[in-house]
Amino acid sequence: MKSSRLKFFLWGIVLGAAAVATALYLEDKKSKLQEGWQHGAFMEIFVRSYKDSNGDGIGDLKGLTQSLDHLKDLGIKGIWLMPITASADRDHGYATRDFRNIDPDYGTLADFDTLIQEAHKRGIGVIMDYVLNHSAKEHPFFEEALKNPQSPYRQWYEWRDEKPVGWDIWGRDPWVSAANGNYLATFGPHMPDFNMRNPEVVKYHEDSLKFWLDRGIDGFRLDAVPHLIENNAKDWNDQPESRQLTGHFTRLIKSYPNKYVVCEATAEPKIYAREDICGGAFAFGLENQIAKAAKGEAEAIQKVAQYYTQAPHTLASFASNHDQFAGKRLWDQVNGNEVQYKLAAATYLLLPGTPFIYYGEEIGMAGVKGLTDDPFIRGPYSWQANETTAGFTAGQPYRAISGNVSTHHAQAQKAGTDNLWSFYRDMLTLRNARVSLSKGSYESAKAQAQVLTYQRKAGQENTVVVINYGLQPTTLTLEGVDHQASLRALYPSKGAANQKGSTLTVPAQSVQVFAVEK
Ligand SMILES: [Ca+2]
Ligand SMILES: [Ca+2]
Repeated sequence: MKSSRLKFFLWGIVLGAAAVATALYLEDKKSKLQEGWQHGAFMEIFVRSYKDSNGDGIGDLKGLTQSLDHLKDLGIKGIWLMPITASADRDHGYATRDFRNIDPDYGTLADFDTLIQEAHKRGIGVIMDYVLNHSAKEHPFFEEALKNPQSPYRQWYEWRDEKPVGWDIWGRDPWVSAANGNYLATFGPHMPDFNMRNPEVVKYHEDSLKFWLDRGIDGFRLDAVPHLIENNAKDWNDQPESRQLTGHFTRLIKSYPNKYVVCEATAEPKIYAREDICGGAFAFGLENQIAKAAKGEAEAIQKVAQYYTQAPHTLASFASNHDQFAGKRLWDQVNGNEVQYKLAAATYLLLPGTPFIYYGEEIGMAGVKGLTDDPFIRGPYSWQANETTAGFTAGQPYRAISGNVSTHHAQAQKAGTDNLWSFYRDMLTLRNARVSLSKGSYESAKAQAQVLTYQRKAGQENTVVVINYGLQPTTLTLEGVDHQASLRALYPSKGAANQKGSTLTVPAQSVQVFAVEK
């Protein structure tokens, strides 16, 4: 072979190999989930409290992997894991000590890989909390910055020689005095803010996000994004720079196909739900109307009816979450009234927006005996009627268990009928079966006294939802439904008659769902 031909031949091999490698890389990046998976219902899971696999009393990734069928049975399409990265707090996990490793309490990276594979086999996507704004005080970068003002890591955090004055974030001074200066800590001295104007910090987060994306994570819940960048003592919340930077990270995540981002932005969720910022954001403000509506408060029913007429449908709805500022567990919000409980659940599971169920909500779990504040709502999952362990661990649970474990636990709920579990499952079955409910339009929304009615449409599919929060049955005329239309009862599947025409009799405290057929 002549040398030029040999060169040509060798180049052919190199280019061919490169093409194969690129194809394999893209194949690897390809989502294992169906397009649109992120419109199904999510479960928010605090791994520490979900299921312990090794008897140390602390929930872990293996325990969660063993519980995936349980989630699938309910109709769950996504899981949000509160932080599973190594943390210094050894509790909620938001004080990150290592952005690229699993907390030893929870297991290993291999356990994470198994969880992702097993979830995908069941058509369930997994997103995880990622904390951009701060690290733990015990993070090696901060420890370095703290002890050595000449360290390059000094520029990774917000240090000032002189203590800035006039700052007040939620009633406290966020500047913390240390031996060699003062550092900014929006969420308390144990969680110092990163200097997010430093390109090296941004690059570090980009690489950390890629680290998890390359391992197969399906997206992120981005924590506290309106706090990424502060300008001065007055202009510290939700600055334009924070929105821009959040959009930058979202674009990076979505450069991988079929990924999902949901942001925590308490003050302006509708803005953060925009495609150029997060795409998804929690519908803060709606959650505190849901239990009120369930109790029949007309003003709250009106607000619920209006909400999605003026809000992006990519918002994420919920009744409660892991933070007590968003309310107690739903059980405690309605004082154990299961009729109101179901009305609250139906309210947000059938509306537009992606529903996020807080673990335990689907079995009516109450708050933890004898605790207050956040620990009250973050108790071990009630698997069985065991007053010591709740079936959560073979050892001693790290935290006291739920106050109603003897009456409300997964084992009994799944064996029974006509209870909270079966209600949640029925709602999710409807949502999963009907594209109009998972991502259709929101039309003719109306609150008539204590009755909420609306339609969801997608293509030829038209679904009518009627929720009567009142103690009296009533008769009403459905807006936007032809007086000759046929209404086929979808829920309840038993005991509800198909209807002809737009005039409907609505039982007291009931949920009815119909398919509108011409
Ligand atoms: Ca464990
Ligand atoms: Ca910040």
